[in-house]
Amino acid sequence: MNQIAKVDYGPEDAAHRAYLEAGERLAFSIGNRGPIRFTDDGTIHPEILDAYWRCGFYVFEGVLKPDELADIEADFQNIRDRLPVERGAALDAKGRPALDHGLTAPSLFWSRPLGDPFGGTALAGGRHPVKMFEPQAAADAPKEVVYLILGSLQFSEAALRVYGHPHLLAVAAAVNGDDFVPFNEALFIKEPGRGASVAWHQDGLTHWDSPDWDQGTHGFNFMAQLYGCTPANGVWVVPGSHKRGKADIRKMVADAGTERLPGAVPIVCKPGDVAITNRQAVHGSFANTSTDWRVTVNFGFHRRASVLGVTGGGVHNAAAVYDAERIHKRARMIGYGIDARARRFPHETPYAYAPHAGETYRWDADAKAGVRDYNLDDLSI
Ligand SMILES: O=C(O)CCC(=O)C(=O)O
Repeated sequence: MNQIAKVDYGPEDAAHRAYLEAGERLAFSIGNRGPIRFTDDGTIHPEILDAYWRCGFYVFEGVLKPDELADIEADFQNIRDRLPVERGAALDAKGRPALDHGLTAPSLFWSRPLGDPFGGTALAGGRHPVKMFEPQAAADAPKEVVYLILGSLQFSEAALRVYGHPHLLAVAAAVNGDDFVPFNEALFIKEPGRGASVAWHQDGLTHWDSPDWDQGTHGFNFMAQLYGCTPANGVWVVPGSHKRGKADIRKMVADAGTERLPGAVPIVCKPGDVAITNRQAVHGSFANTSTDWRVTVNFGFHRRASVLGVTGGGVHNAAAVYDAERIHKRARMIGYGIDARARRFPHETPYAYAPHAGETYRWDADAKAGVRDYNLDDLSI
């Protein structure tokens, strides 16, 4: 890993540090963390679900073991190696076709080091209304860094195997029903001293005014941590905000007089912990002025009923009506993830995904060739 010159939060540094410390204390006091636990009949323990629905997020401790983390790290380093030398470049630093070469779907997102590319803009449906403070990066920092990679399962088999994790998929079924369906997958990369902010936002775009709207309508994201995450580089959540409908984030920040929203709590993880975060929760992350890397293997799931027959939000790909055929096609990634995982971790009992009953998915050469640009079919609501 590269050596990064030390940076800080500039004029905000003292206030920011105090906020991080207070947030960390809060994070360990609200009772929403621990290993994935099952009841005797094999269902996810109701205490976990209660805490998730109360807070809008939960930290599953120790889900990914060192061998799996080593696989993810190797893939991550390979991905970094294969990034284009700069935005739009065709080649990587070794002169090879870059990671995103020839792809149609959006894959690589760039930012100025410690910048906030979405906050206060109309991008992504204008859902990040307030720009975060952008600290000054070190003089030797590159012009831009990649902080987000979409369609990540086509770039990393290790991430695909996490996607097929039997206990995480059991959680997905407990939260969204046995017929849960994909949303999208991403890698969030927060380089020390360079990683961009993700301004406060709620993810959902489609159902806020629906008469059937409830606390789970827009699904959730799993956030698996390769190196862990801290208050300085991790995602922060306003607990309970997923239940209260569309938030007026501009007003929340104005009322607080600062982007350091009162009552927000950081997701704090060790390597191998996996958070689940409700997409309706107000959440965001600050520019990473710390010396710690954060790499999140991020993947989301929806209720089938939230997606079927719905016109997608048009944020992650072209707006379209999500019919049963599209959902089925997109859900092949679950079948591939389960099979890829079974090959690498044969001692585990693979997850049986109910919508695939009677079907067989093999993670073989044909499947690998067929997943290029698979995220053109993301189910983005
Ligand atoms: O990882 C981050 O910093 C932001 C994640 C996020 O906003 C999301 O998954 O919706």
